[in-house]
Amino acid sequence: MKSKEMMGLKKMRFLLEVLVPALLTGMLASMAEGRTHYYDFVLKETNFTRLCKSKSMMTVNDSFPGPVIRIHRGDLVYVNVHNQDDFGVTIHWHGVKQTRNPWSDGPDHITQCRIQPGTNFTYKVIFGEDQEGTLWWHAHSDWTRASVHGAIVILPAEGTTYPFPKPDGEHLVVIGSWFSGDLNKEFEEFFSNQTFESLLDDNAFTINGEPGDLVPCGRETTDRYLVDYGKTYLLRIVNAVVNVELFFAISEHNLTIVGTDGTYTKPKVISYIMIAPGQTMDVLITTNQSLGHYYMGARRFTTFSENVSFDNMTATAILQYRGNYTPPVVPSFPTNLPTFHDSESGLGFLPLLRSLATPEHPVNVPLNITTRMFITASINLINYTHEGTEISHLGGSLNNITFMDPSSSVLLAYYRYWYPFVYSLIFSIFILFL
Ligand SMILES: *[C@@H]1O[C@H](CO)[C@@H](O)[C@H](O)[C@H]1NC(C)=O
Ligand SMILES: *[C@@H]1O[C@H](CO)[C@@H](O)[C@H](O)[C@H]1NC(C)=O
Ligand SMILES: *[C@@H]1O[C@H](CO)[C@@H](O)[C@H](O)[C@H]1NC(C)=O
Ligand SMILES: *[C@@H]1O[C@H](CO)[C@@H](O)[C@H](O)[C@H]1NC(C)=O
Ligand SMILES: *[C@@H]1O[C@H](CO)[C@@H](O)[C@H](O)[C@H]1NC(C)=O
Ligand SMILES: *[C@@H]1O[C@H](CO)[C@@H](O)[C@H](O)[C@H]1NC(C)=O
Ligand SMILES: *[C@@H]1O[C@H](CO)[C@@H](O)[C@H](O)[C@H]1NC(C)=O
Ligand SMILES: *[C@@H]1O[C@H](CO)[C@@H](O)[C@H](O)[C@H]1NC(C)=O
Ligand SMILES: *[C@@H]1O[C@H](CO)[C@@H](O)[C@H](O)[C@H]1NC(C)=O
Ligand SMILES: *[C@@H]1O[C@H](CO)[C@@H](O)[C@H](O)[C@H]1NC(C)=O
Ligand SMILES: *[C@@H]1O[C@H](CO)[C@@H](O)[C@H](O)[C@H]1NC(C)=O
Ligand SMILES: [Cu+2]
Repeated sequence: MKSKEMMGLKKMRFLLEVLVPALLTGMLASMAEGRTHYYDFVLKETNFTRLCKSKSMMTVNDSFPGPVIRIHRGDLVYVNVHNQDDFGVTIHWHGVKQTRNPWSDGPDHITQCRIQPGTNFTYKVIFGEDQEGTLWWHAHSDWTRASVHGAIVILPAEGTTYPFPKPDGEHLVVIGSWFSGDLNKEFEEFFSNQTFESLLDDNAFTINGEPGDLVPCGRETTDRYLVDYGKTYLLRIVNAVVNVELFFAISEHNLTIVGTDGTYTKPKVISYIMIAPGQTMDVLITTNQSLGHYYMGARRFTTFSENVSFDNMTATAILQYRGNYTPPVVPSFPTNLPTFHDSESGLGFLPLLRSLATPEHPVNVPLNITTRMFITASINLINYTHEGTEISHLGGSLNNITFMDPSSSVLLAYYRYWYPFVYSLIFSIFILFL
């Protein structure tokens, strides 16, 4: 009886999974004529020296930040990840819509198992039809994303252009965390100690892998972006730090925000940005100031009490004009960069952004709102009893519901068609039609 049911389900799933997508893909293929790109990522340990200290950490192809994926809108990407490290990981394609393709999106133990040391796994990365601008990728296992991440650049589709004058050049600004210790070990301690006092902190922030002039041993390798006078450049800024909101500004240059998270915005001129972890921002700058060297700076925005100590170092890079002039001894510092506790600048920033919403870049949101939901996200001590023992555990929750590890593998249940017996009835029906 049961096996008959399973056969029925299998046939149904064949129809739904193979035939319907094949028809849909055929239809989509006739709409968009993108190219297909193949990348190889090699995960391995590499030695780096920052803040005068050396350490070994996991990277892709020995680089921090890792390689850039650079495509046009409508293109398809395959990435074969070869794990030559001794730690299993997955890779997540942050912000990529991956429509009907969650099995290739990386959250480990949820949609896939870790890529074990010595093996490889090929990801198919499907961008949304409307995605254009900057996104990023990062490892999604424990805290490996601190050192395993890189930018994704989505240029306008072939034959189309930006919704602003084509920039004369562009530069990636990937802002990362630097931890002098082993982040995975330190987090383990943090979760076993369960005290906020033991919460570890970044030792510095980096711009394109370099903490810059203002930290010990930073000066020689500071990231520099060479520009010509009188031009317009596109900066693609990625906040790849582990858990911290950042302010970013450039001395004596305003920023015109034109996009965020792979979507265009209405142009907004401002002297600084506040960027959340995981977020990207595309900004234009006009290089019309006196020939010279100008610091770009990134520092933390925090709502912690003044009494809590935190990484208060400012990561710097240099915007350097080409031409004949005597270079300054010290580049000028961005006085427009807000300070750590400037809540007005920090909280006031995001509400300034608006979608571009033009016929070429529409925003199709439902306008008829029929249900309003109140959703509370929080992190609290969650208390429960397990086998007679009272346990108090730090955990996240949505409307007071927290994630508990299921007692059977949800992945196996999906792949072996056990889901009617593992998931709830409603969810099983939902999966059947997925
Ligand atoms: C990474 O390194 C491998 C092996 O050296 C190379 O084949 C591959 O092209 C590199 N990938 C990127 C994105 O640079
Ligand atoms: C990294 O540094 C450690 C300690 O200094 C050293 O033992 C190891 O051989 C280095 N690894 C590489 C790949 O250079
Ligand atoms: C990648 O893994 C497959 C098995 O999944 C194996 O057949 C193939 O040889 C591996 N390729 C490389 C380059 O290691
Ligand atoms: C956490 O507790 C361990 C002992 O269980 C101790 O060695 C370690 O120093 C503590 N870590 C922090 C960050 O407090
Ligand atoms: C930046 O924008 C402000 C407000 O629009 C303006 O007052 C200021 O002169 C601009 N600064 C530069 C360097 O262009
Ligand atoms: C520099 O360019 C900005 C943006 O186009 C403009 O607002 C500003 O007035 C210019 N400043 C100078 C000194 O030309
Ligand atoms: C911060 O520390 C000062 C001096 O120790 C103390 O007076 C103040 O109450 C503390 N503030 C908070 C919010 O804990
Ligand atoms: C940064 O933090 C250190 C250590 O907590 C402190 O001594 C220093 O005064 C702080 N600097 C600033 C600019 O807040
Ligand atoms: C909005 O949706 C509701 C429920 O579907 C419908 O009854 C109502 O007519 C809609 N209103 C408009 C203005 O479309
Ligand atoms: C959970 O336990 C902690 C420590 O025992 C306590 O402070 C907290 O109020 C409890 N939370 C709830 C929701 O009961
Ligand atoms: C949250 O859930 C706990 C445990 O189920 C319950 O005791 C508590 O009343 C709930 N709190 C709210 C605000 O619903
Ligand atoms: Cu992410």
